Amino acid sequence: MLSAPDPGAFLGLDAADCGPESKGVVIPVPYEATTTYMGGTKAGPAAILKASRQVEYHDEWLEDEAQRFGVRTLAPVLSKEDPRKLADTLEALVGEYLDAQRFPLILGGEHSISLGSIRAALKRHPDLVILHLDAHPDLRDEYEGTHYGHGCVMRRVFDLGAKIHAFGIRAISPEERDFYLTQSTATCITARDLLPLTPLDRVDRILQDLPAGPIWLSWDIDGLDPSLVPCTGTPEPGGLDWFTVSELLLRLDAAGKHLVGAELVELSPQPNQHASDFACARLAHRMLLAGLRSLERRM
Ligand SMILES: [Mn+2]
Repeated sequence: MLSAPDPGAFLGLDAADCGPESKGVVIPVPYEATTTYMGGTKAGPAAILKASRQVEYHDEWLEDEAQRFGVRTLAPVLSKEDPRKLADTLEALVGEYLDAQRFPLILGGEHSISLGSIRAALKRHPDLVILHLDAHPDLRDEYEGTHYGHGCVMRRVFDLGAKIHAFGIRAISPEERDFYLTQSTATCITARDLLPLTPLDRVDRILQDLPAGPIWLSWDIDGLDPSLVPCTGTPEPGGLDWFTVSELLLRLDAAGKHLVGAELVELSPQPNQHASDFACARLAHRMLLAGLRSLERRM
């Protein structure tokens, strides 16, 4: 049987740009264990890496490129175990790179992979804020018989003590809505809150209540509108537009926010639908670049 070809390094960078001193670290985590609707997220990281070979090095929105920092792509973190076991593995791995003053970008995989990385970041930055892009709050205490699946991940993150600032939310249970209303450290900007605003004003609205402190980007690609990325497990209509997320990454940069790490999850690639893969690769580069520039300012 033929195995899938190695997708290679992020952006197709040459070995000279991927050395151990690279400030950017891309961590593929093709994990899929608790997905409830359409599966396929385990193929997400390889599809993003493959599409990233076609991404222009120069990011025209941030007017800069990640290549100049060096970007190392690690071997995929493979696991078929319980999300809690994977969390232990990722906590140790991500912690190692945070301690070495690197910026980690994790490519999922389903959203349940967030727990370990965020735990690593939170131990080093107790006032960490999760800037959470998603169609779904993922705040259920338990879902389909597990407390650690993709529908519960932000609840577990909240339990760790991280602040959550969610935006793009548009599929929410009454319990999750009450959770946002009653917990001062979990806030939510729904898709409807953003509806009357232009993309630039949407960015202001998202940044307006963002608590001060170090930031972790936990971005589920289904936060974007499915017209941009249809290939995801639960494509909810009415999502964020490209210009808002692009401008948000630029303004986070300009606002001097301290980005600690990022993850992009829930791409579920399908044959002949490469626009989704490419949009994720493009967004992943922009997230990484914003993070690397933030790191550079602190050095
Ligand atoms: Mn989601």
